Amino acid sequence: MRYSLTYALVVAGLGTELVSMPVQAHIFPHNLGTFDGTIGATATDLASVPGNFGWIDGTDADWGDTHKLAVYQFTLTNAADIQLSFSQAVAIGGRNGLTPGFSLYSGLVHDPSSPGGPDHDFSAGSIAIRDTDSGGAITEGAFRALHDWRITNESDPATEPPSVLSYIGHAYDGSQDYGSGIIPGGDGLLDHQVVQNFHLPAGIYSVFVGGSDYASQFAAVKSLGISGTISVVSAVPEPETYAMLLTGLGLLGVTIRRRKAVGELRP
Ligand SMILES: [Ca+2]
Ligand SMILES: [Ca+2]
Repeated sequence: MRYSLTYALVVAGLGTELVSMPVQAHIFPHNLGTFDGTIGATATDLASVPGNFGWIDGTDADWGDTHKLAVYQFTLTNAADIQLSFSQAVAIGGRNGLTPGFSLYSGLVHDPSSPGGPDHDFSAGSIAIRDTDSGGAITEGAFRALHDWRITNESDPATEPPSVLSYIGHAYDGSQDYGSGIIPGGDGLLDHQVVQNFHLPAGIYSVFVGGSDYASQFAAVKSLGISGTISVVSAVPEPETYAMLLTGLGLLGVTIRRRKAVGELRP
């Protein structure tokens, strides 16, 4: 458990300071909007995270805490190739150093206006889910950067099912090796930006973004700004379109063969 030191510090007294801090917001997604596949459509929104390790903290065996991440969501009404870009936003707080990492999922978290309020890692429902999905192991939260995961709010799970995030992919700024080899998914260039393209079917999607510097979990907490952008880089035909295209080509081939056959009969 690489986190035992963190827990020891909290127990030793930092916990008092943490408790006196304002309660961290639960999951309040930044909605980037709805896209129909029109090439060039784009949207940007700013967010912030406390510290520079929230994303990578969710890549390990004891998961991570969504309070250390910012959440974006978007909707595609058609299949499309989209580009996701996250970079440090120095304008927030006047300083930065964020090395962004993100994971993309299909699915949405509860709308904060839902009866049970926004999702958070330590609701009774989320803890029950954690205990089931982790096989009883205590985790740092509900967030999993490289796997499907679930989280919920204060609603009654019998009447309001938990949010389900289905993992699609991830990327992060630079490259990181904490002693067990390079963690896959780094862009290899530490420039406080990470950009990745995805081909996605129509659907609703969530992106969890945070820092990728695991070692900075021991640094003083400071808020780091994030600029998150989605751009539609190409529209992709639906399978039915391909089917129509292939059918058309097939008919064309038949016509050509018939004309050739007719031609061969001519003297
Ligand atoms: Ca962790
Ligand atoms: Ca980079």
